[in-house]
Amino acid sequence: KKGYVMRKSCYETNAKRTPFHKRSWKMFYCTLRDMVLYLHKDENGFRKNQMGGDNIHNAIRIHHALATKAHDYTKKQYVFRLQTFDQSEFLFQTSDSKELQSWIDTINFV
Ligand code: I3P
Repeated sequence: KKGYVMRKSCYETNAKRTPFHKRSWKMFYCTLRDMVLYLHKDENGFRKNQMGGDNIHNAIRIHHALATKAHDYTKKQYVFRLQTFDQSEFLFQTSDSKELQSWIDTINFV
């Protein structure tokens, strides 16, 4: 699965609260492959990576991770929470309810 999402980091590894200067929402082109969620700057960055380019991207391991609808987060719509095995936590905003469910199912059932 691939697509544009907005991401906010809430907790870093070991449930350490993400510092203020790193908490803002950012847009990424997100791809899921081999139990890793890759966050590219844009589709171009994704293509470069596929060709073995050394483009910088974030990667989140989703083995033993859990994605759930973020009902408690009311500032934005179509948001899910991703909690990882190493206790980091992210919010992801998708474009609509179908995309929201699709990302959640893809992450939880790969
Ligand atoms: C953050 C930014 C985020 C906000 C976050 C701020 O500040 O405004 O949008 O999260 O609040 O710290 P900055 O732009 O200076 O990085 P919300 O959109 O969820 O409010 P937070 O610290 O309460 O997470």
